[in-house]
Amino acid sequence: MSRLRELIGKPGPWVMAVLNVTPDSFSDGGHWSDVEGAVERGRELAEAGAAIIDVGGESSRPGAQPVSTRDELERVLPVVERLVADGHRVSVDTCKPEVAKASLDAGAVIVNDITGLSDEMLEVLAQYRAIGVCMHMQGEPRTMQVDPHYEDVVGEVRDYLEGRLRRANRFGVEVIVDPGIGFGKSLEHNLELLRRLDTLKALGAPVLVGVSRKSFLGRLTGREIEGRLAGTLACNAWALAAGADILRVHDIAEHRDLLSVFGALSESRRTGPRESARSGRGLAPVLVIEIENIEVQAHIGVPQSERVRAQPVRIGLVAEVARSRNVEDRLDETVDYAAVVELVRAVATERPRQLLETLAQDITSALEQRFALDNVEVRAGKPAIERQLRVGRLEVRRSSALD
Ligand code: HH2
Repeated sequence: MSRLRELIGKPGPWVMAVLNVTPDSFSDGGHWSDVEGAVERGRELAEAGAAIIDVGGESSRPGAQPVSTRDELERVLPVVERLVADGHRVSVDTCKPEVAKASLDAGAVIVNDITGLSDEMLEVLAQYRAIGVCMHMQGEPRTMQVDPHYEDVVGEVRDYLEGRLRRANRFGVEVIVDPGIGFGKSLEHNLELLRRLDTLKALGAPVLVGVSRKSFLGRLTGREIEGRLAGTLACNAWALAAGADILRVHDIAEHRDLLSVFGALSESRRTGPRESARSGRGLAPVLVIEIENIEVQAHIGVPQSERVRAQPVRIGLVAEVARSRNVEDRLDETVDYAAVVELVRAVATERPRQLLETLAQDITSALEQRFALDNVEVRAGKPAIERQLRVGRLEVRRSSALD
């Protein structure tokens, strides 16, 4: 099970509520700029059905002016603290590692970074085992809407997010990707990204979409900010159908209804074949990948000496790749096996560990996060132990099949 799913405690898709503690945000700016008001609003948003409350202290609307670290901390920290104390799941919308760190210290679990998660931010996230939202933006908020330009907007956004995902993997950080609707994008760029959201979904990470009340909806409908709810819902219904996992929105109750109806309609498509195949009732064939004996040199063992000196470790895995009657003869119907092996090796060697159990668990999470795999089972063994105990095979298995 991914850490995100574990944190939220129920299957997606989920609603993330926007809570801007700013004087100048494009939609709710100035509404909740005192702590009491913001906390009260946060409670309402959670009550209305938001799985995550995204607290922000710096507007990113086109033309917005930057805010100092001190001011941003003063705005968000008391609100994060109070909402966490109430038991709500909080994400902090910031691109400053200092603000992220203080918020994570206060109990936030996600950092939503519109600047794409710098290495410094990834270090903070790794330290707290927190999840990062990595968003694409062309340019910076002050000037991003001045003539944005792409040769191939979908390809460029995908390549950027894929690069950041790889980087985050090296830090062992779980990432949610976001095309950054309205961030250095024209109306046509936004529409093209939404039309081809499946391309981002194929990266294997959860996908977040933030379209709520944005100006491109105003361009399409001729409506001012307060009149853009219907446009937002239409857009988010489309995004859900394309596989979006998180909708970042201002209007929670309406989106909770959207999710209920969407969930009922898509039940058999999302879970039907998989569940029924498992229970033996369904007919959808399952495609399984099995890789044995991936050999790595890893720093692993309870004695310190084993964590200092690398030794051979043997890793194997089995996972469900697809559930469909007919798989087209295309790579995007399955996974790139070389990339799977590369990821296993990268995770196995990224840091010293005491236990094979932890290694198997880390590899399982990384595989589930990076690729569209289900029922992942990872096995890890150390030939040195087998020799020492004079046994044929000793392996630790981590399975997500019963998650
Ligand atoms: N959009 C906004 C802010 N943060 N984060 C992610 N991940 N994705 C988005 O699309 C996104 C975001 C802009 O909306 P809002 O927070 O309502 O306004 P402002 O930036 O003016 O505070």
